[in-house]
Amino acid sequence: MPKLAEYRQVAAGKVRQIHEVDDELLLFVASDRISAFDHVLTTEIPDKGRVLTAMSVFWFEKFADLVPNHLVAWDDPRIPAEVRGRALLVRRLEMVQVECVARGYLTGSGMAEYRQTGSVCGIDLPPGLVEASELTPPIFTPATKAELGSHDENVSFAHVEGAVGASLAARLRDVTLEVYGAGREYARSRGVVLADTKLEFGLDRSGTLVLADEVLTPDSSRYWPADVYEPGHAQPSFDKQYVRDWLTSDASGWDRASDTPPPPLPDDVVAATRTRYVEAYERISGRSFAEWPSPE
Ligand code: Q0N
Repeated sequence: MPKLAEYRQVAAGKVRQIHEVDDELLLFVASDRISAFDHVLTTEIPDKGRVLTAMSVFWFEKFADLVPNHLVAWDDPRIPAEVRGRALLVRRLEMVQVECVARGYLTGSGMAEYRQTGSVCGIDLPPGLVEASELTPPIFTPATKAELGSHDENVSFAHVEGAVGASLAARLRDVTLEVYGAGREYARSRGVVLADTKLEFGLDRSGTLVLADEVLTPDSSRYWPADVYEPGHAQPSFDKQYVRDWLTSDASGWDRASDTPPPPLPDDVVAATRTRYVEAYERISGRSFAEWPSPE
């Protein structure tokens, strides 16, 4: 088995890295790091990388006949043993430089823009919507990647057309809404509200549009528990709520408004959060996380 260090790192995000395997293949590696309130925490959540990888694979397989994807293998001798279960072998693509966001509920930057303008990414919405209102039908709200450390910037559909051409723009919108719509209905049937998602696409050598990155994971999408869903206020996060509650409690001693980094998480918050990630995977996929590969 190769060592991860033998594969040159070609890209890194806050919690994921990409390494080069050969001319055609990359290794997409998810870490156990977690972010909250725009900080990457010093405490890791054991198994988070494996859970999100398993979830991505589940969705790639589910959507395989809707759109081709970059997944080549999730258990393969070219995957180093040290990252087994949290690394995917993927096809190298020409990435489309558009963050393809679909929203079925109004929250986050979508809500902020609606409050200021009554529209999101140039899409007029009806008046009277509140935090977490359902959007029927869901809307395509593309964004462009900002510098590391700042937030992606919402753009209009016309902006995407200008950047990639009208035909690819339309295909990005249509596929994004199809994937999100299918994911939302499926998740709902399993007691989870999939509020929104961010997809990334690439083009293969034949010019075929291919779904890349991670798909419908809690890091790329907002997951809310369906049993307490109620529009009009901020919804609890399915996965990160224990972390947010502790960080904003007196017990943490942390001031979110300060520019100090958050303190390490207590063991009980880590354990509860790990359980939530596993629960999200098992609820959505119907599969047992115990069966997912691990380094041992
Ligand atoms: C690629 N990114 C941005 C780390 C990952 N299949 C691919 N082929 C070529 N390039 C990429 C992929 C994929 N997926 C994607 N960088 C390279 C994704 N980053 C975001 C931050 O975390």
